[in-house]
Amino acid sequence: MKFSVASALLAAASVSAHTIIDELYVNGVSQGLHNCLRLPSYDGPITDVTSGDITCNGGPNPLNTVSKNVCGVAAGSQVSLRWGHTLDSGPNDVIDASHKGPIMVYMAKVSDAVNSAPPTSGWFKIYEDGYNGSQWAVDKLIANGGKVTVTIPSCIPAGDYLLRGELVALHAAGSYPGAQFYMECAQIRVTGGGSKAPATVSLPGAYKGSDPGITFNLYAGAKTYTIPGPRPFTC
Ligand SMILES: *[C@@H]1O[C@H](CO)[C@@H](O)[C@H](O)[C@H]1NC(C)=O
Ligand SMILES: [Cu+2]
Repeated sequence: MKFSVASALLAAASVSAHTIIDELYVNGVSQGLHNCLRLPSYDGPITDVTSGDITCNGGPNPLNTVSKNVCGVAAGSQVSLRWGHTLDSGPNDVIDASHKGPIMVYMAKVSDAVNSAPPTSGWFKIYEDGYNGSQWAVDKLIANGGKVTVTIPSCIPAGDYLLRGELVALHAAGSYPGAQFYMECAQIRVTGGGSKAPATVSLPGAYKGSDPGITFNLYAGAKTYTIPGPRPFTC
């Protein structure tokens, strides 16, 4: 059996360059490393958009670090998700710069943020960032130490939610499966709020392998990019 240096380097790069959400902030205050998060044991991707693992991870990345806590968040306040290369990465170890792609954040109402199974239906997007012609969301994430900050909509009903952060790495997305989906769900309890009911999608369901943002040649020099899924809900 031949074993080339090139394939050895590729294998090393593919295992060393993943990412995982490891910390939640509410209005800039850390909720503690791994707290209020449903975390897999491993920072690898999901690649099958029809799999149940696309909802809140699992499958090849067993969810064996699931917090017993729910973090309180007032509607209208700011929540930051911090991506790190591994479960315990330092601030400057976010993700390999090869892993360019969009970042999205979704929410779904659940009866009990700690104990409810991840729902397939009921997801609404609250944030997305793709490519502006010179920088990808992932480039900005690396420059920002792994943090993305989103506003919890002020008009949604109070109660328990799963908050799902998702990063899609497109370095191998020229054919499907190839795009690498990195997602984790946070357990939050929204206080205040209102009574607006956002339009929702299913996960799995909202994505198809043929979506232009999922089968995408990162190296073709495109100046635009179509982010997968629905457009974000606004109050
Ligand atoms: C893209 O975003 C970056 C970072 O915010 C900014 O510096 C750059 O000017 C933007 N480029 C374009 C073409 O808008
Ligand atoms: Cu990777």
